[in-house]
Amino acid sequence: MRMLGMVAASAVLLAAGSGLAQERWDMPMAYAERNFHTQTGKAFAECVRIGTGDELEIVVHAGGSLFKGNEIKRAVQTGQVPIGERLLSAHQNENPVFGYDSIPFLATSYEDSEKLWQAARPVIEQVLEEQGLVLLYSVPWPPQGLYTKKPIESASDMEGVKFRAYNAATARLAELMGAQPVQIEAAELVQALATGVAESFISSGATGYDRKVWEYMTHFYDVQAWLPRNYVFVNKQAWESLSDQQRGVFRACAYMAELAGTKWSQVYASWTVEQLAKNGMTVTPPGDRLRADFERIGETMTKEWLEAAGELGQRIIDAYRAMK
Ligand code: PCA
Repeated sequence: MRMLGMVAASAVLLAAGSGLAQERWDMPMAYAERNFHTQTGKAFAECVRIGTGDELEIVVHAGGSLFKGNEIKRAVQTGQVPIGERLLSAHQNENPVFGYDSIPFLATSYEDSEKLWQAARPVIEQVLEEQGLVLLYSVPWPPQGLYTKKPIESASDMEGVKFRAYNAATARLAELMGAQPVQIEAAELVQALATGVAESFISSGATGYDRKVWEYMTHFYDVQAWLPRNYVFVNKQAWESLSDQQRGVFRACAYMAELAGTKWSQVYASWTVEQLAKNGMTVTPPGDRLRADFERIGETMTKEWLEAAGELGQRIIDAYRAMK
């Protein structure tokens, strides 16, 4: 009996190792394989596989390989895939509240980003729910800085520069500097820099490192302007098809992923900025004039966002201020 039990147990383990899960969920993600968001997604998937006793296997597809970044939300909403990850502020065109995390200088540290997320989460959850989506977890990108091919002393040095934007806020910021915005996914960033479609952009040290941008860029101004977020979400019908127990596993794994991913983001933040310098880039804080220009632009953008996001936006800001 004991032998039989052991044989049965190893058969289960074998099944686990060979991907014989009863159900498979494809999970498109938009960023590089080695990026911490992707690694967090994989840890989440593994947690769900173990937690469901191999009933459900989530298969991560990194780098926009299954769906491009800007296709992922629609793919999940229409049920082409049950789960996915996307940059939250990319949906700012649909509803301004999604851009709550890309307001310059509102929250510039991990601590403040966490508070702002706690303030925003119920609102974001509600808006997504109305769109047939269930929010699972969210992890911040490191603070955003400016990449250029020449020294920049003030915003006016950006006049006419072709500027890669990743959401409405970065496009607006480009406009306010007199630069020319063009929307490009991180997966296509290098091609855009190589062909001259883009000459500058704002992003984290992480994305600069992931995409080895030192081959094209010379300067990284560590502005620390905001920490935009990725979020992982599920199609509501797919969510409802799960058992209570499976949903419990998803929630527990999401909780783990948010904590672990945020830690990895912090570690990756300083390490990747160091790698930019090691690979020959000039890494420096913005000078006083550039900083003052960014702050002025930030004030304009804050005002514009509050007007656009209306009552829901105000609710987020009020809840955030109450936590400070
Ligand atoms: N990297 C992503 C979004 C923010 C970031 O740091 C990008 O550049 O597309």
